[in-house]
Amino acid sequence: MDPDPSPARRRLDPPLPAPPAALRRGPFRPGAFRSPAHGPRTAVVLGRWLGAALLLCFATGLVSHLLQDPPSWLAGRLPSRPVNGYRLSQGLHVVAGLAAIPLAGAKLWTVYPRLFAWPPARSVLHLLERLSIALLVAAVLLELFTGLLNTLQWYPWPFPFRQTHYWTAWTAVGALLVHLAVKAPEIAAHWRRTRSAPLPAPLPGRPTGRPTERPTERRAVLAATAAAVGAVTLTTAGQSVPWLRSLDLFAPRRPGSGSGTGTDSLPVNRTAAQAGTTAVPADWLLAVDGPGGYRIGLAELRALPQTTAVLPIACVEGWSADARWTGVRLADLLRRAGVPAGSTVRITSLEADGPYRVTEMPAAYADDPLTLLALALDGRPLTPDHGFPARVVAPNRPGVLQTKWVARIEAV
Ligand SMILES: Nc1nc2c(c(=O)[nH]1)N[C@H]1C(S)=C(S)[C@@H](COP(=O)(O)O)O[C@H]1N2
Ligand SMILES: [Mo]
Repeated sequence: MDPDPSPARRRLDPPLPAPPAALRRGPFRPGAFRSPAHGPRTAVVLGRWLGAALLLCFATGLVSHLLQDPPSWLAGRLPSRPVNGYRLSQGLHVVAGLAAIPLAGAKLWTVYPRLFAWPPARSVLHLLERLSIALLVAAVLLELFTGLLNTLQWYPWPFPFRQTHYWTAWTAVGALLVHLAVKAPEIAAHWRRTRSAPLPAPLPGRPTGRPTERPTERRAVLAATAAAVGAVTLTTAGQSVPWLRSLDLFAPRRPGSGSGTGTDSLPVNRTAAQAGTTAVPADWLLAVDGPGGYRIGLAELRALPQTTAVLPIACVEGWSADARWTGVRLADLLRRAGVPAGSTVRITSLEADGPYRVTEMPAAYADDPLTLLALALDGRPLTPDHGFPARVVAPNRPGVLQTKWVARIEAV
């Protein structure tokens, strides 16, 4: 692995006893893994890439979690701008998570020979270190697996996705910090070596400067990993990045191509049929509750002053797309019912049940002039799948909170 370990390294990794003779074959054979691609330099470089992707996932995951389910101290401080804030954050979450899959594969391939180190544990501390890595690997793999399947809306497990994904993320980050602390000397040694590597002396009669290195297996592994990350990113990022739409081969949703289950180019997660809202009664009335509460039908809503706004649906499952919405400002409806500005609002769907039937909307969103009770999408009346007769759209909100088939609006 490392031809000339520094004295510090030698102290950390003293020469190991050989495994018992009966075990000394296959991967336990001395010198079974000679490739420099299994060495610490590759591990550190891949670790840096993977760590960056995972930390980006963690930060954007926290944003998503807090926007969807804010603790009470935060709910009143969430901003309704920038309009595309959540879209950007969740797009990065899914892009980084997908990129982390080949990175994690490469990193595990690089370090798997350590599974056959002998003895399995040199000390209690070493045993704890190895257990923390086992926890880290398990948590990261569980995160990547559940996250990937969530983009496919496929939940073949008995546990709730969101809570599991959230708490496993904290587990992974904790184990990652322990791992980084344990590996700090090795990481520092890598940096020292990279920075102080002397330039080889120029050959006589050749131009001076750094000669081109012979490509090593190490660099081949890094290049192949980078290519895999690039390919995964380019063929899936189109689900949230409009100018990559045409390359979007593998993402499950394709906004803009008309391949959603909806009648137009905005994908649909839960259809009207699934929600049981296909047959909205002709005498549907929206209830707006407040000191001067009232009920109002579709024709009257259409007769009120209309606002048009381009706002994205940014689904937590990874896809996002802009659409042009037309409808009545939510704030106008609330003021008409005597609900003062600054009120938190509860929105209830016609849907009989479902996790997104009821939404609480903090005042910053409810009072935003771009927040609409939308009646039309891209200039046409809403279709049942997009929330006919009326749905909510607000800026900088996760898609799950953009309630469709609205029945009631009230202050809480
Ligand atoms: N009542 C209700 N509203 C809902 C949902 C739902 O299941 N029920 N799904 C939400 C989700 S997850 C998303 S991403 C958006 C999708 O909007 P669209 O189907 O118009 O594209 O609607 C949201 N509104
Ligand atoms: Mo969604």
